[in-house]
Amino acid sequence: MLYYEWGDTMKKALLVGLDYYKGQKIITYMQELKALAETLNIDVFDSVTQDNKQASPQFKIGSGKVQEIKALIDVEKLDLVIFNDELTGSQVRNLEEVLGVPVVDRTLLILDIFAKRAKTKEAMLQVEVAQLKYLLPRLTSLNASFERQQGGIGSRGPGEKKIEMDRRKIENELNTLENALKSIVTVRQSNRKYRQKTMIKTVAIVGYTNAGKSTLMNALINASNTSNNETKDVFVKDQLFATLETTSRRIELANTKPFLLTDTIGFVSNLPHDLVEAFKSTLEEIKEADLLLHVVDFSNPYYFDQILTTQKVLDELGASDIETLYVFNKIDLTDENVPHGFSPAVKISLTENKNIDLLITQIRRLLTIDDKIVTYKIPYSQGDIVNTLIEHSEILNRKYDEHGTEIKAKVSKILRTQLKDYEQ
Ligand SMILES: Nc1nc2c(ncn2[C@@H]2O[C@H](COP(=O)(O)OP(=O)(O)OP(=O)(O)O)[C@@H](O)[C@H]2O)c(=O)[nH]1
Ligand SMILES: [Mg+2]
Repeated sequence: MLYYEWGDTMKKALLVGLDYYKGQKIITYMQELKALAETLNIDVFDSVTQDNKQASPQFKIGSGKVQEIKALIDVEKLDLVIFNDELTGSQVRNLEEVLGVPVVDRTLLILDIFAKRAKTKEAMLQVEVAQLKYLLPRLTSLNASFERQQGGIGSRGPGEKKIEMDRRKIENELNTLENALKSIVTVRQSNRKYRQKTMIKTVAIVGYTNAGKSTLMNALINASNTSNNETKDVFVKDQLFATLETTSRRIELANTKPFLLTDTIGFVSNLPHDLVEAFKSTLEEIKEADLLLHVVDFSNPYYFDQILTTQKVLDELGASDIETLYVFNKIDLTDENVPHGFSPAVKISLTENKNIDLLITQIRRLLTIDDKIVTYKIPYSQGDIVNTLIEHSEILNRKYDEHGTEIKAKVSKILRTQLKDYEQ
């Protein structure tokens, strides 16, 4: 479901943003908004910002600015206006009335990008839930705008609004979608339980969109000894939100216990709250990881902001306490030094294969960081426990006597908890 039929022909848009920050930050935001618009095949004509002191509740921006924008739209024959700030339904209606072209905000843009990219059933349902939650409080105003457009005014925008705006229908639809999602989530949770039982560790790749997360996933798949058909590469592309689903692969690196590696959705500043909510079940994988690989596009001039944004979303997910390795990627494009405060960290280039060995060494070290040496005494009747230890820990010594097997091993925290009763 798309809010707009964006179509295949290039639409010309004007970007508008309120400047709350007084400095470089608004420029960053507007550039990012441009990149977001471009992923929907929109041609950005220009971007206009205004001091937030001029803001008005009626139009979000000041009414003088609205007139200025109106003139620009007429002269340049622009098709739509995209706001960096979230708009209320009545602001959209008021703006559309004056400007005569459709007006969307950053949230809606992101939701439509997600809607276009979603491929799995789950991702589609999640996006739809987020879209409907965005629309509900805005229904009345947006309907008014919609009817006016149907009447022919301002209809040279990016096509028809596709959504049927009936509150009851939307509420029912939301219910159905959320139920459908619940059943998908139950299946995933039982998969996860199974994993916990097998005690395989999990590593999640996180980071800002387009940082190179999926490329990293592929690099580790290629470095892995896993020889089954699970090793298929994941999708990599130079665009925002190339990945919209989480993918997991079993990775076996030399001298390391096998672990499960998960590639996740990239983050972006002002990621709509409803979207984070809707994707929470997908992002749960992050929360339960033993290690996070926080991938940073080190060549991006705004990488620092991007790290902070990613940390903020991780915080929201309850994942900020997880052991994290910062992976400063794309060093083929930059000579920067890793800033203070990000440790442990590695600097790598995935496309030029630089320092991948260092990365793997760090992953190996961090995955075993809370391992401890413990001696267990295991009765012969409990052979399965010996097998578990062999599979999931590093055996240092093994002795046998009339009571059972004595095993000295380097053992993970989770396994230590399970085998507490057998400790010597
Ligand atoms: N120059 C350079 N480009 C890289 C490097 N690593 C990845 N890229 C490129 O960066 C782009 C994005 O890579 P992805 O792996 O799709 O990024 P992602 O983080 O998964 O992005 P999303 O899934 O969209 O959030 C691709 O064009 C990659 O080829 C690198 O080390 N150097
Ligand atoms: Mg990706």
